[in-house]
Amino acid sequence: MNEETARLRGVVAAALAAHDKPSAVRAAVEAVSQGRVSVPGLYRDVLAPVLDEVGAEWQAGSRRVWDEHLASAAVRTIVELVYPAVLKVKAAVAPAGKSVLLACPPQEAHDLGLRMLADRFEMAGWTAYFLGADTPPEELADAARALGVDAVALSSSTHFHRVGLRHLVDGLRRELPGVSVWVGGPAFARERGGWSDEEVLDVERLLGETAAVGERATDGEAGDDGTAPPEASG
Ligand code: B12
Repeated sequence: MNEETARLRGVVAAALAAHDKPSAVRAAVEAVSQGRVSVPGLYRDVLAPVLDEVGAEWQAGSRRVWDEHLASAAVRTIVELVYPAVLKVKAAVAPAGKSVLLACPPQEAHDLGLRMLADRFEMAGWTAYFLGADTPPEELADAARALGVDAVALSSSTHFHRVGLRHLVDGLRRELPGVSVWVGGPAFARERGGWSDEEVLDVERLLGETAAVGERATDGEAGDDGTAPPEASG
């Protein structure tokens, strides 16, 4: 994370703590539109850690539920407002010729992370169709068929949704032969018991070099930690 990104993180966190949505949104959107911070950098190093902190404070009892809702609503506004920057990167990379449908399974409300992931697919040249939270299984299968997607990516944050998700994934596999069905999100962060490596998507490996190019195209931030872009998975 470079200095500018670290500074932005402090500004956004302070604005959200003060319930000052306009300041948080202005700071984040201007940083991206002026090329000071890339969209992946904004998501990974600013918005995700700020939301993490909000969640930890809620869990510790120092933040109320409405306060968490307020913060995540402001973050959603930021994500939607930087979409033109996502499209700019997409226009500069070679089309991947692939499409992905992104959705949360039934009863799963956490769709912000998946929304950010949809942008990462776009920036890697994919066509991304984002359905959002709490999607009925039959609608998912219907959408996948109607849109002719190559893959379905499902996100789960809450551990208690993993059993339902197992049934959902097995059902989609039966109904959608030839379509990859992937899962991911915080529910899989600590352990993957019962899930194969092909199911729990490693998005860095999948998007590989293309994603890193998208990051550089925005502001030259990629590689500022001295690392090479991740290898493409082929
Ligand atoms: C914002 C938030 C909410 C918002 C959601 C807003 C929205 N529309 O998304 C609201 C207020 C609705 C909410 C509700 C609840 N929440 Co909540 N929430 C959070 C919070 C603070 C941030 C989540 C977030 O957006 N993170 C930022 C994003 C960018 O990160 P991410 O989701 O991890 O996604 C990234 C990666 O995981 C990955 N990824 C995500 N999906 C996928 C999918 C694939 C295929 C791949 C490859 C990658 C991938 O890509 C993303 C970008 O890098 C977390 C705290 C935390 N530590 O995460 C709690 C948290 C997730 N919530 C929690 C809980 C308990 C709840 C509630 C049950 C609370 C309640 N009692 O009402 C409800 C559940 C509602 C439901 N039925 O689902 C717990 C979950 C505990 C658990 N593991 O089971 C957490 C961890 C808080 C905590 N510390 O306990 N929440």
